[in-house]
Amino acid sequence: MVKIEIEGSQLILDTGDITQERVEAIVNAANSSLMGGGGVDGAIHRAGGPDILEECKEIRKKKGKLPPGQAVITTGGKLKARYVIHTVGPVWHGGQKNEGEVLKQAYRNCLDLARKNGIRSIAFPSISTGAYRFPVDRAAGIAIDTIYTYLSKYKGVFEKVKMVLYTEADYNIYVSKYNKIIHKS
Ligand code: AR6
Repeated sequence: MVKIEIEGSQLILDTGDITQERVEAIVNAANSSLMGGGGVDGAIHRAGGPDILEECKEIRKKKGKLPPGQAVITTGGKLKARYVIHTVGPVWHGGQKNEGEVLKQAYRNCLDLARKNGIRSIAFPSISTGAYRFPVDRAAGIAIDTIYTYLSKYKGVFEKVKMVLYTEADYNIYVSKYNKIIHKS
């Protein structure tokens, strides 16, 4: 695990299963339908139970599909986390379709939604780097840079922001990006 303090908030990188995190909100890498899916989305709905999907259905009725880069919030159901923030990352199409900017928006909009709901601890999975095929190395740089910039701007708003990586390989990639961005090493 690595941990650093940024203007009164902790930024943590760790391996693990995000459904087991004891934070106020976990982020779901969903799809625009908000009706569930595979990967981390499937794991969150399985562990959290049917209340999450019921709320997603209500959101769909009111707002329609969720565009990539946007975020919405529901209860955490049976999860340890009180809330789930659902976002939709970009599908990787080779990098010519604004994928990087959309990924950055996804992280930023999740942080905005958390902040506006008074949430002080949040955990992210590696958005878009599974089924959506965004290269992990690039995604790691965007995730860390966006979170770092956010915590520097909104000083002390969050107690902690955690990236929960599912594999050791992904964790190592995130740590090496983190060292480059934060320690400039
Ligand atoms: N905890 C933490 N990370 C996880 C977990 C877990 N329990 N399970 C998987 N991951 P993906 P995407 C990692 O495919 O690329 C879904 O079907 C996984 O190893 O879940 O944004 C949605 O419904 C990878 O590093 O999300 C969408 O249709 C990361 O989570 C689509 O996939 C993201 O992989 C979204 O694709």
